[in-house]
Amino acid sequence: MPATLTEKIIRDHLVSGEMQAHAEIAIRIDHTLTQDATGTMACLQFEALGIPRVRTELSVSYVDHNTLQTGFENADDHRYLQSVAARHGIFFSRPGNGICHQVHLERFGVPGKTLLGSDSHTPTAGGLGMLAIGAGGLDVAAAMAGEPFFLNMPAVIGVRLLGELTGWAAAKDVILELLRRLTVKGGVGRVFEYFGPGVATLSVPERATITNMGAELGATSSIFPSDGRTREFLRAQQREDAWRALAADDGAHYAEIIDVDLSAIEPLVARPHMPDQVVPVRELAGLEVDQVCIGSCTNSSLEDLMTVAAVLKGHTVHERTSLVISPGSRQVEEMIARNGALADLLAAGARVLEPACGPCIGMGQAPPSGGTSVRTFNRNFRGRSGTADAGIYLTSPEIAALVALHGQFIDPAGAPTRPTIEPPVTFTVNDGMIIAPPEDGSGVEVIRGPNIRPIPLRGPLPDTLEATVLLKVGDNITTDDIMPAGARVLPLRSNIPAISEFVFSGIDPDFPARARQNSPGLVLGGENYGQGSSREHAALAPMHLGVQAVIAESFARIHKANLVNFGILPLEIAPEDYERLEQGDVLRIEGLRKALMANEPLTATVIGADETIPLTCDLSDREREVALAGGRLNAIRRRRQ
Ligand code: MIC
Ligand code: SF4
Repeated sequence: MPATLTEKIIRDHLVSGEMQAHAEIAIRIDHTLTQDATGTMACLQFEALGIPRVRTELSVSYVDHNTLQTGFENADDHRYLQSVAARHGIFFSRPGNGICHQVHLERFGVPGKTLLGSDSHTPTAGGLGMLAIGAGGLDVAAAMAGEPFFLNMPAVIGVRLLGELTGWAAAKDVILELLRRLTVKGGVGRVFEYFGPGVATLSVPERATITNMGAELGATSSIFPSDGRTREFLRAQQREDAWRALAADDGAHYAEIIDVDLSAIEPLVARPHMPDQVVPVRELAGLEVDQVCIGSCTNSSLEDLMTVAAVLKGHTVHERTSLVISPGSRQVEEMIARNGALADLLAAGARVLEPACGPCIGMGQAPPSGGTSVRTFNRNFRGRSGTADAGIYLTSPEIAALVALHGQFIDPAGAPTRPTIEPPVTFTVNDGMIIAPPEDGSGVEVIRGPNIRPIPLRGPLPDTLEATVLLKVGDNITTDDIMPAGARVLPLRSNIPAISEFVFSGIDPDFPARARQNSPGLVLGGENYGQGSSREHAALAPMHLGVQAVIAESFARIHKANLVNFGILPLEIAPEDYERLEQGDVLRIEGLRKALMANEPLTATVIGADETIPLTCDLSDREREVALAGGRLNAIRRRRQ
């Protein structure tokens, strides 16, 4: 049977299950990546599994999120991560070496391999033909221990690229166009596989921009074939031996085919406060802008920054606008420093930051009150920038550079010709900031500072659950809503008791106190609950506050897995029943364990009102076992006893 590229890679890595859409399968993981904001938990969990050395082909621990170091916490975490990496056979990419996804693409990615990362933008490596998936830290820790990764077999959607980008249109606009058509829920349960004649017109970094932001569709992953362009990129990275040709078989069957004519795409922008609020840039002409930020794992490649430098060269950033640039990696930064593009950026007035996530995750550079910020990033959720009432617009680096020069959006049709940047024939390769683990790390001491606190665990699921609806929220609630990030909160990622004080703080600052007073509690949500990040803190911290279940119309993939992993039951409710429940209602579910074991529907009684609410728990057999045990660590330990 002819197969899609996604199916071929899954088939090569299949450990159990049938490759039928939506059925649970398990796959072997070749590479893992962790980053410091989720990696401290992942490493604590890996340590708790008691395995001396990682069992993957390659595991890399990156430090890129928590680099502000306003107190001892970040630096303590870095030291812990470095020592734990050396002890357990993990490569360590030091702070300042770059954003995990950009560095993995440059230095480690291999076409045809699987990559599991504790970050939702892990599919960036799909630009190289890897099957790269984001997951919670615990699932990544389990993969590091040699356990397979469980997922529902995705439906493979073919995106046929035709023609070629023209004028000021960029790779970013391809994914913005898909977000415009499909919305932030449009990719749930799907892999987007790109094919067709337009593929060869895109370089690997351009492809990576597209696969990166497939995360905003809610997709399981996105992938490009591995072709001559992939080979050129790997050769330029002095890694040509990692290359092999990979593509779907002729006649492969896609669950659906979406046609995108690259030549018809115009420059686009996502307006506040969701990545799918996409309109043409020209419609915003005249809108004044306070800040422009260029960088993030979506758009911080050498080509991106060279394009920006070429647009800015010889001009000065508009006096109304602050321009901030964070290169994606030290390789990019070193190369623009050597070839003069950095000087052009500085001369134009750019404020250049270290290669890290920086403003993308609210680590500095919050915009002014009520401000307008144009960013080349992937998420514009309300408050994520650090300024609650700022409006964030997402666009390509070339458009961001034009905006910085004009202090406002302009119609790009009136701008001079877009500069063309050829991908380099060779990249400057210097892996000095990547520390390989010793052959035998058993003698390495793991250093823990006071900010490294143990992971809280929950006991088995009770048979009767009586719990209060602590909060009712609407559709598309993000993990940034549930567990905010930013400069104040991110340093507490390895300290669950402390970080729990910020759960839902942007929506309802009284939530933690109310949760503690009314434990056990429930959260009630609408559709696509938990979209966005892979941060398992959005499950761990509510769990610490006594949340026992989340009832929602539907869930985002990674967050649902995280809830189960930490013993919070994800329960589904019909829209009409969602309407009937309010904050403060107390629900009682009896015979929970038996119903879950038998995979039967559940009924909740609303205490004090003569009402019952039907609920479903859509989990695989394995997930039900994990839920009954009160979480995956309990379940793995039980299995190993
Ligand atoms: C994000 O972009 O929200 C993050 C920060 O990279 C997260 C991971 C985290 O919360 O640490 C993600 O995308 O998974
Ligand atoms: Fe970092 Fe932003 Fe990318 Fe998340 S989306 S990994 S915070 S650059």
